[in-house]
Amino acid sequence: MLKPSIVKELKNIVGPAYLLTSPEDMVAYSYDATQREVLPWAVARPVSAQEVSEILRLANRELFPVVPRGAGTGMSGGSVPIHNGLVLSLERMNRILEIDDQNLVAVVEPGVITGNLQREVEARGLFYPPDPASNQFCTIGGNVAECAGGLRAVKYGVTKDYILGLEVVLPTGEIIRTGARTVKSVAGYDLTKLIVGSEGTLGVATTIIIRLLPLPESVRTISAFFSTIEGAATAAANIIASRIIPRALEFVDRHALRAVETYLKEDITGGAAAMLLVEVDGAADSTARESELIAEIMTRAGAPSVKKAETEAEREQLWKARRAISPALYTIKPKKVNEDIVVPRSRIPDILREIEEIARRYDLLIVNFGHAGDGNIHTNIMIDEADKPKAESAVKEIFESTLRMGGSISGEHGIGLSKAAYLPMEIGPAALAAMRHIKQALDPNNILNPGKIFMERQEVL
Ligand code: 2HG
Ligand code: ZN
Repeated sequence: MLKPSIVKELKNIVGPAYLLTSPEDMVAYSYDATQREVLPWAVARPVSAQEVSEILRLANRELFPVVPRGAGTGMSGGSVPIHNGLVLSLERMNRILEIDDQNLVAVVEPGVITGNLQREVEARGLFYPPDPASNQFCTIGGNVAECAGGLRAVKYGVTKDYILGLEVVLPTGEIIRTGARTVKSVAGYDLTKLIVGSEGTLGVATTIIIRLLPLPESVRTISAFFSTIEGAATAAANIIASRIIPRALEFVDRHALRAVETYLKEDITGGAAAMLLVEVDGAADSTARESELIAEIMTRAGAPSVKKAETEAEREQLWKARRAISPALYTIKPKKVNEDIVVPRSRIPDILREIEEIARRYDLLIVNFGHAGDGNIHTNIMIDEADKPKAESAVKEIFESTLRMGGSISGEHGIGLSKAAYLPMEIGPAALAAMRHIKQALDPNNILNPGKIFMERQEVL
């Protein structure tokens, strides 16, 4: 519990209305998309970097943990307050401060919903490419903390590729600026890149400078169902081999297809074993040519019918179904162990085969879907409570296979709580020690989001 004197000081900082302590509010800020739940002692909703700074200075004086939080859509437990303490919700800092058409830059606060930023810039003929599946709910601050990837990484990269600079409150309360509003800047270490993806452990981003692109002239979306998973994997590989870089190349297996049908109460797939969803963008004549070629490749790989979205409504319908997969999986089992391994994309058929073999050996239902274009597969082990130990062993084997193929245990969801025990498998002791040193140097009292990334204790599921 926080001492009454601390609660009083926090109320003085953010204003009494923005310091929450009721049991209902604590429940509302206790979880993220991993289904882990730990109640905080209190929730502060600051409105400025200055308030964030004062809160962190107080935390260092009184030694209580502070856990930053965007919209709580994270998939690795980064915003779950495992040591209770104070949740620092950035949701009130939700202004788009500037869209600079001249320099193709936007300046925003962390609580802006990513989908709102996308819409606002698109209305001006500009484009913010990173597109997490949860774009209608997640915040740009959370995306920065986790270096969110999403649906368009295959062509456009991930959040870190679009962050030019930040205003950051360090764990000890100092406010710093990193990067610049320019395309180039090499003044000192790249602290922007260090903070992006640091999962809320090294600082709290309070202003975010974003690089924008011109909005592509045309977008075409093509989908196809396959009667075998190999057919879909072959088509995906052949699309890339044909030197087309689509802006999205998504793959969905049959379990995920059935789950979405149950969830949306629609028969979309006619019982197919796999689906590919591909989108190209660019000049109109080039997207017309590329979508024709993609359709041919899909047909040659065995897709009985290939569908090109003709209207914006049809396109949206396809993406709605794709974005719904993650929540839809709960129609299969009450729990999912959610992984987001990434392998060199040519190894996708190999990793899918190995996962299938692991699933058979452990008698587990494993669902695979995701970003085939960039090698990032969402491997979800669907379990009941009793399956947890089996699932843990299966996860370890999946990670071993992934690393053997030259991949990474997390493409976009982060380490957080759920993969902390496995991080040493990938990066080794010296890199882990270097990361710990950085954390310790910036956060000597271990105030900011403690227990994440470096957790000693094995807590896997
Ligand atoms: C997606 O791509 C998200 O839909 C969530 O990254 C993935 O639930 C998942 O496994
Ligand atoms: Zn994803």
